[in-house]
Amino acid sequence: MVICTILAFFSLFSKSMAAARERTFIMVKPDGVQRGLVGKIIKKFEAKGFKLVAMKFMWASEDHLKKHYSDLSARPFFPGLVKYMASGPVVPMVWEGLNVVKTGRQMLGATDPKDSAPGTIRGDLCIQVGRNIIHGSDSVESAQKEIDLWFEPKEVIAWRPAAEAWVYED
Ligand code: IDP
Ligand code: MG
Repeated sequence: MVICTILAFFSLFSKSMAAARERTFIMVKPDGVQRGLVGKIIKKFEAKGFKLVAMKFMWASEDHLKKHYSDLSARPFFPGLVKYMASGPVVPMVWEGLNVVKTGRQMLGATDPKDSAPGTIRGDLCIQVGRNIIHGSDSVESAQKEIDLWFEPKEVIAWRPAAEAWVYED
């Protein structure tokens, strides 16, 4: 009985800890970098309580971006999208936390800024769909693919923020 209770406790604990380790791939696009919005965007994710586990500053190649957006390769805007994304440096990041994929998308706002709610990153900071300043994974599966495309495993850092116990109740 005692052992069962202990096991149940640990299984609940590990479930909630596993959920809190969900990861998403977020990237400030070239227009976000050029417009000096990197800090503002990072601040929103930090202030929410999500944990930064990987980040770099790089100028991505068209080949790399074609892989990143391979699902959209048949769309008429694909060539323009690749050119835009390769037009300057970007800031790819991995953020971790409970429901971070879905919440991250909500924080970004709708793809087309004319439909993004005020208060969201796109709703507040940009105007047109072809210059919408930020990328965020749309599912846990695509997040994993994107993280693997942009980061080596050793570039994703496991660490425990001092404030963690004040962000999560268990
Ligand atoms: P998402 O970035 O919100 O996930 P997706 O549909 O995956 O939106 O499209 C990827 C990116 O392609 C968008 O963020 C935007 O930069 C660009 N895009 C999407 N639709 C259009 C369009 O109709 N015209 C120009 N660019 C577009
Ligand atoms: Mg998308």
